Amino acid sequence: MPKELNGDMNGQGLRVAVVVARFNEVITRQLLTGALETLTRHGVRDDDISVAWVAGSFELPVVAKSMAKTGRYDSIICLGAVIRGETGHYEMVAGNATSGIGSVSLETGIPTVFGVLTTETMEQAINRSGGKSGNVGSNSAATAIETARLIQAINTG
Ligand code: INI
Repeated sequence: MPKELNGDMNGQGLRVAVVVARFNEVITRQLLTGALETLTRHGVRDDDISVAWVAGSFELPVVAKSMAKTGRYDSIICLGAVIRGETGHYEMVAGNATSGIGSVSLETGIPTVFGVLTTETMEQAINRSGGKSGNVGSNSAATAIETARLIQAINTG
């Protein structure tokens, strides 16, 4: 029987950093609310959560990397909203956030979750930040817990 490794959803004792972009704050605040509710629901203590605000999604990777390098967090959640209709440089901002956040994860070994909405319209962003299509912030928090716990399970054999 193969040994199966899983990350459970017990957040007790996990230390989590949330990096959130101020650009499109009407959306990103909802993502943050969803993330914090989910962390709390799964047992992550308030004292074990740090929230850092950055100017925009472009800045998420560098701040996430600084937080990861402290060694004080088991998981990092990056939250932002890049809306094509609102920007001429959608591809650059979204592309930097995507590849940068992926690099932080791989370079530091601290799971760094991509909770950046990339949408065509503000309406789609509203739908996915607590509207009719759920909340990407909540999903990201669940992913952060599961991945951190899976890495713990791998490390403890
Ligand atoms: N930042 C976002 O998070 N979302 C956007 O849609 C956006 N637009 O539209 O440009 C955006 N721009 C700011 C960018 O992230 C940086 O903060 C800025 O370029 C300074 O580096």
